[in-house]
Amino acid sequence: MKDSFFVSSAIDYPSAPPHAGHMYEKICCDVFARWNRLQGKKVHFSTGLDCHGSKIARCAKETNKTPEEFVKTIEKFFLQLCKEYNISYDDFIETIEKRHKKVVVKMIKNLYKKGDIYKGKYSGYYCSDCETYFPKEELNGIYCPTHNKPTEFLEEEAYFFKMSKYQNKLIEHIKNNPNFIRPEKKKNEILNRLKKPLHDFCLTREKIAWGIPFPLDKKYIVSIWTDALINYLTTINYPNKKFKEFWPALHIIGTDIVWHHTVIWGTWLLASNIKLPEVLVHGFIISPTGEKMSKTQGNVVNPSELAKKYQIDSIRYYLIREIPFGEDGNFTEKKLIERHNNELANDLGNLLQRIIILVQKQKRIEPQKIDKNLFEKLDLEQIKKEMSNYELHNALSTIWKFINECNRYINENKPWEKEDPKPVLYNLLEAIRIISILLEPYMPETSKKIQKQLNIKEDINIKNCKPKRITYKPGQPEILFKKIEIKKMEEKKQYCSYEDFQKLDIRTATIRDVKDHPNADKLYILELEPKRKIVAGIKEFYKKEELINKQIIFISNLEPKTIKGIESQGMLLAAGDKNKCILLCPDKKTEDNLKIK
Ligand code: ME8
Repeated sequence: MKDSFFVSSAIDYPSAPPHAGHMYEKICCDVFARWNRLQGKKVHFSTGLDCHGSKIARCAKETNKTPEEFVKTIEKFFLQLCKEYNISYDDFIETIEKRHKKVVVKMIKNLYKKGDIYKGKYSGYYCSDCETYFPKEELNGIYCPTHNKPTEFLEEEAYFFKMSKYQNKLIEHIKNNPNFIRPEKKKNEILNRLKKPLHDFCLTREKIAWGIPFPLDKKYIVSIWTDALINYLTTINYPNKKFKEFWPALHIIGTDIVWHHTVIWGTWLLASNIKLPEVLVHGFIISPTGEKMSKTQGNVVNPSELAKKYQIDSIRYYLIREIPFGEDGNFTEKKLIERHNNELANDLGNLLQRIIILVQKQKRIEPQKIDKNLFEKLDLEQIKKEMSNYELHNALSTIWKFINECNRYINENKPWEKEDPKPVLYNLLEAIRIISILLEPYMPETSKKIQKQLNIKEDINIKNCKPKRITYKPGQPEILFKKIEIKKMEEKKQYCSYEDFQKLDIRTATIRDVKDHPNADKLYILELEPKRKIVAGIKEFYKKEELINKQIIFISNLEPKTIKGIESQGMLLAAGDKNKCILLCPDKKTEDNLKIK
């Protein structure tokens, strides 16, 4: 087995401060990095920023800054995120660094020499939010399938990488290497898309000044994805010693960039005769309203605000335990608090506190006979298996089973009633010491705090996860996780104040025309009188002719919102759920635009 491990997160766009998706990805990578260090491996963990591209150039212009200045203003938020969340990266790479430019230039020149780069003409669509070219058939109309925003039609001379030449080799690699793309469903999605012939990959942009100059022709810059993917080689010092020691990497990324990491990057590496990495795909954090959380959608949870409200380890624990790795997950503070209170404060925190308080009465506890029955309940092999299958949530729950066994052990053995409580307490101390090691990848601060109370400083290594002979002199008991009052929060959330409600301007109107939304199957565009346009999701429930001339009730002073490309200037009122929908209408015909009181 390789004794080195290279894990990378995606490098983030510094177009705005980080959101919960960035935080989640870094925490997952951090757990893997720490878990591998715990196995005694040498680890290289890279993360960083993807600094070039048209979007960053645009954001810089809008704020009257140079792109470098703009990137620096945002960089500090990403560095702060890593610090706050205890992300133990070994390298924070930024694509504006000189070391990166060198590798990009080298890679491009090599492929040019090999005859895999040629000049041609690009004509197609470009989304500057994902900095990606799209063939027409992959768009919804002209809308980007990921960002639901109109793409830009581009026609320019460009250099191309002969991606198509490597299509069959890539398909073969995917089929022969089940670990190349995981989970399985992502692998199948990519194999499906590869049934169509691959287009060659456009390597350059012409009219954008912000990027690495294309080494074969200075009129161009290197397109952002070529530049970005190569960061994984820069950080590992390709092609030198460190690269030889650590490559191939485990790339941990979100669902929206699997194609880039498997097809574009895969063919590029095949062409460059470099081993292919493993690509592990995590799910998306969904906002409480059920949408993907992203800067572009404007529905982000701010990790820095969260860090002020909750203990970092509670957030790390909640995200890893709550979301089965690889699946999308909902982020709700209520569930975070529930897990904090039940599992962290009760199961773990109380256990530790009970033990330490009892041990304090003893001054010191020498090694005692080990109770095999207790330690048999710790299934280390199962934890290892789950971690190597990337089931972080299951591994954590297996550790928790042992924590609950310890709770049962203390309740059944009642050391406080015993004349000599030392044997029971020693076994509990050993159990909690082992727990402090096993929890370190998930909750590094908690691991330290437990050890402080045990008055030990353990080497975080799997070898130490079996009972040993130690003389314990306990430290001061401290509350690990303070319970959070859940009731008050709920009460506050459930009610909308009178003042809030009074702000709503609710009115009547008449529907004069109904059109299909060009970019969505379930939406209509309603033209109202008095003149106003509303996008409404009622197409499944009402035919057009049922709606024309109907009077409705709607909120008229909502901020206009663009829904799949069409601005909606209000919201109509309806009752129901996914399967039913009834429009709320005035009980008599009224004059249009009556205010509802
Ligand atoms: O894609 N939940 O940068 P990015 C979970 N620069 N993960 C999420 C998420 C969410 N709601 N939203 C985004 C880029 N992510 C490129 C990467 S790598 C060579 C270049 C994930 O800032 C997303 O899937 O848009 C990606 O893995 C990472 O955050 C950075 O996204």
